[in-house]
Amino acid sequence: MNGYLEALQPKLSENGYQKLSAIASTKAHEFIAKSSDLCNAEKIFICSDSAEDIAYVRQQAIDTGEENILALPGHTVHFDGVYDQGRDREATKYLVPKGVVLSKALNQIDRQEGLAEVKGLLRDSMEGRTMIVRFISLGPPNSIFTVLGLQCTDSWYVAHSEDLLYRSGYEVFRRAEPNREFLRVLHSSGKLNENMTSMEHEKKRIYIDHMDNTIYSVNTQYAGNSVGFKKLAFRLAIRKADREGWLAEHMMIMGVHGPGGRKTYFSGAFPSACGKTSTAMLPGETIVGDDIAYIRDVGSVARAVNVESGIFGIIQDVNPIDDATIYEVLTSPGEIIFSNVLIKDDKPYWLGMGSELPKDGINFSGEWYEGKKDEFGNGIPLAHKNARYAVALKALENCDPELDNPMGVELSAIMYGGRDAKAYVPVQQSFSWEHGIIAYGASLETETTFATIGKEGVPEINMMSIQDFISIPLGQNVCNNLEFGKKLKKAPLVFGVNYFLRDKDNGKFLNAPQDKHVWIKWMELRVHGEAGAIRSPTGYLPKYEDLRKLFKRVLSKDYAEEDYIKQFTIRVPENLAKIERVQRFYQENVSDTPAELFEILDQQHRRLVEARERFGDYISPENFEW
Ligand code: SPV
Ligand code: MN
Repeated sequence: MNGYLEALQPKLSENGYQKLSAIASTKAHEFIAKSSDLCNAEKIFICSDSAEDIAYVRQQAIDTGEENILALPGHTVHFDGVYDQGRDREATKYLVPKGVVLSKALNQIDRQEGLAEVKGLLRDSMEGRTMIVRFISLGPPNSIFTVLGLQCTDSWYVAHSEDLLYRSGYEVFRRAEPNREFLRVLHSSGKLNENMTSMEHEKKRIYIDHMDNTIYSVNTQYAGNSVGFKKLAFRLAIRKADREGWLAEHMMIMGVHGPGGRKTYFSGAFPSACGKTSTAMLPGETIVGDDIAYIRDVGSVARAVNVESGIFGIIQDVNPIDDATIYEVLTSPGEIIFSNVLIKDDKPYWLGMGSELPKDGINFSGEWYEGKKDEFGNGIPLAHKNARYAVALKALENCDPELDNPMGVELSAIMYGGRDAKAYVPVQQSFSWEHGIIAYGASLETETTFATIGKEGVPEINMMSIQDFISIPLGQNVCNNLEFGKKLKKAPLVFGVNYFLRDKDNGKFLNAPQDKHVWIKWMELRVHGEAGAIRSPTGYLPKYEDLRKLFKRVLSKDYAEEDYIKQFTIRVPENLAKIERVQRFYQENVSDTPAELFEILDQQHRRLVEARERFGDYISPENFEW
């Protein structure tokens, strides 16, 4: 018995003590003991992932009032506070030791100062409460991809969510070498009000200490800030991947089904609320993951795993037409935690669900009625736009059978997609790995959305969709991506997609959400050399005839040539302006940008200018068919 175990014993049940003693890692004992001391927890519950322990966590989430039972079996609802409805960029900071410089695009604070502040806020925060300890395996257990995680939290909702979203890790910890590395998360909801939501939102802090592989999160419950293995541990994983030569990415993974029953795996990076989850779960395809992927070079082939085993998905515009697969799951019995939806008669309602919505109920603002306004006189919507559901992937009928393959799946293509109203065409293929990484990945632009707290619709660069999570120098990340593909025997094809292109004249979206399914099927044909393409200045474009056939086959839709031309017209001024924005961003913010980035952007610039000389500002794709 070590000193930490001894110190913990009085707060543990006999059984809890046995469970913890079975783990050999003194570092794990130390983290639990120090967390419990700092937060002054009354008791400690060690979750071993047994059916009994999981059932207890679930029941406690209900008994404490953090979740409430809904009408369908297995459904519960959780509310976050009014100021706690999304990831909080301002409150999330990297702790930077003296003498270390982190890109100025990243929110940061001096490490000593930050530790003193956040520990001050955590001190005694669990008085009279139980601290729950959860062990997690990020990625399938017992694989080269596995990263271990340990979370201490005083929220049963957080512990319950982790059960739906992550693979259990207690057994992995139990069998691990005593010195095995693991990521640590300490979370406390802080003071709770009568609705069981964090009260002191102005004291919300989420600090990332990569020196110690530890995350501190306090005065928040929104899962993106509190479930440490989502975006918080992701930041630590990016650093680990950088050290060890693999990639940790904000990517979905899916199996795309092609002719003759073949299946081809794609991954895709999209900023939050830009279509990543709904792409991953397209009906007729199979889903491996919707949010975070670890990618490794295994025998010169890119292989990927889903870090998670569940979905914390946005529940806005989820309806039987746009998201049939998940709509079915969300309206059937089974274990689901809804958050920040509207509840009426124990049933959940959300924006854009495709059926009639009640005029009153309970939502994140308390009792809600149509026309209700907030303290600033703004209307409060029926449900928050960033309302979410947590569900295990296994609940989806199209969950891919390779989900837990310890070797991951072989990636044949990678796509990057942002929220770009003006420039990029709906789908295009890069000329090479390097061109794709730079012109689509590193140039990914988007508008801010409701998934983070703050103003919506502000355009910004979101490099490879990890701008909010990047924890290494930005240029280094670009280099890591370039190098990763260069070393592969056959690098995945790289595609750029844009679901948000608008008509130049009337501002309307040029595509329906379902059209993405056609783009995916086209990419699949490209991977297998079964569709032609047109070489444009920004990438290879699909041919009208191929898309026409796919629209018919996939969506039973007639695809008019004039729509094709509108969607795939190369808009030279908008594309030049985009390149200039990207160049400026890297020149001003990223001192370690590799020269290759500027070269590839310059080449694209040149191709656009040359094309303009021949064909003018707006170039129909037909012009490039020479
Ligand atoms: C995202 O916002 O990218 C999410 C949800 O996937 S969160 O957990 O908030 O990161
Ligand atoms: Mn995400």
